[in-house]
Amino acid sequence: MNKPAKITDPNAILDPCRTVVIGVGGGGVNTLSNMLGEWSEGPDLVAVHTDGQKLKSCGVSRKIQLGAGITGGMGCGGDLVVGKRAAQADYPVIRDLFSGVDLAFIVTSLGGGTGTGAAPVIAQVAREEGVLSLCIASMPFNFEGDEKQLCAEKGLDSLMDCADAVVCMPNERLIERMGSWKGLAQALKEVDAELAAGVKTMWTLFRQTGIIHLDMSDLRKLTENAGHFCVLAMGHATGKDKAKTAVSSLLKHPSLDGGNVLGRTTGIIAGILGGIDLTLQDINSVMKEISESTSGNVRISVGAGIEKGRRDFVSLILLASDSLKEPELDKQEESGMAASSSDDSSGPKAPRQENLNLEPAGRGVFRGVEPTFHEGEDLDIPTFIRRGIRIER
Ligand SMILES: Nc1nc2c(ncn2[C@@H]2O[C@H](COP(=O)(O)OP(=O)(O)OP(=O)(O)O)[C@@H](O)[C@H]2O)c(=O)[nH]1
Ligand SMILES: [Mg+2]
Repeated sequence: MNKPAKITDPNAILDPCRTVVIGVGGGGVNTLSNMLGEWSEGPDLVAVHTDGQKLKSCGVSRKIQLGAGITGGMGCGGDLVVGKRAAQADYPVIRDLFSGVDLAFIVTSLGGGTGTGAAPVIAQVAREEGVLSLCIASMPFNFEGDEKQLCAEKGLDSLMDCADAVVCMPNERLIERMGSWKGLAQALKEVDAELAAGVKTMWTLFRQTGIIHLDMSDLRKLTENAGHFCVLAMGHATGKDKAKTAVSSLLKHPSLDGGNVLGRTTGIIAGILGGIDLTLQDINSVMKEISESTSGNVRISVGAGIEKGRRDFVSLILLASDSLKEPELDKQEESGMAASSSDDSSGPKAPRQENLNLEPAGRGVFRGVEPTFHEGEDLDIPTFIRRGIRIER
């Protein structure tokens, strides 16, 4: 745990961004496990779950089992009310998590009981303790059905009430990026690895003094601006033209919705992490591409840093405030409203299937032509209807 520096010590150097990363529920704990490998110097990682078995198999050193008396250590069986009660039962343990902490990343997969029920309680406690919280939540796949989706949406709404910023990452979109279908376990592993890399890049840029420093106030301004909803995109490349390749991969990230998010955002944080060979031109070209993809009227904070001892890579993250949260966006897309919400922005737009405005041409074959009556019968009405003939199927 990053202990708070004692203010009474005149030589103490205050770490301005004491951070904890909390993985909540099955998916959240899996994401943490993915962070472990390369995270020897990272912030504290804490696995939080109701399921004792799952906690046992996670390699992080700090683990918290919630609501053992309620679930018997067996998980929540998809019931978010049980997850919420389990977290409330262990309120003091959760509060201790935030002692001496400034920033909390809360990582979870919504749709089950523990993550969906407990993550909002954890975010609420962070708020009470004065800790800035950024929650990264994945949403279930479409094939998991409406019940899970509905459960996840409830969790997302609660998170929006409690966390300072919520990043919603639908599994469906993330997996699009993985290319060919690889089998669910492998695909989830890659999704988790990408989320882990995004959190790591953000933490590195907030923590180190870097070439261009990002600080907590940048994040605070974005989250205040964001109406609590943000989008996170990542891009990574190595080799020749790595900056160009990384930014083009970032801008194609499914979270950015084909450019629509950048067209309507009002604030972004862009982070560039590279090896010792990262140049100012690299940073310039990345930022030029990103800012040209926005509508122009956007508050942009930039951070750039170098990872000592490494070379030949560029990792980018983009955190953008968004006025439309994902389920709303899906509903708008279904009803064909998405174009009108972004029509007034000059940012790039994804191609969209328009609805043809086919008005009924009026009664009869030719509009404006008088109906044809013969012996009191309207001949424009099909014969079988006029005669009341039943068509057998
Ligand atoms: N991104 C990602 N999503 C996952 C992973 N595992 C599960 N999910 C998703 O998360 C949703 C919730 O599942 P869990 O994380 O197991 O739920 P939980 O929070 O553990 O809740 P309970 O199992 O009811 O205690 C699932 O419907 C999946 O969509 C994972 O490793 N990564
Ligand atoms: Mg589970």
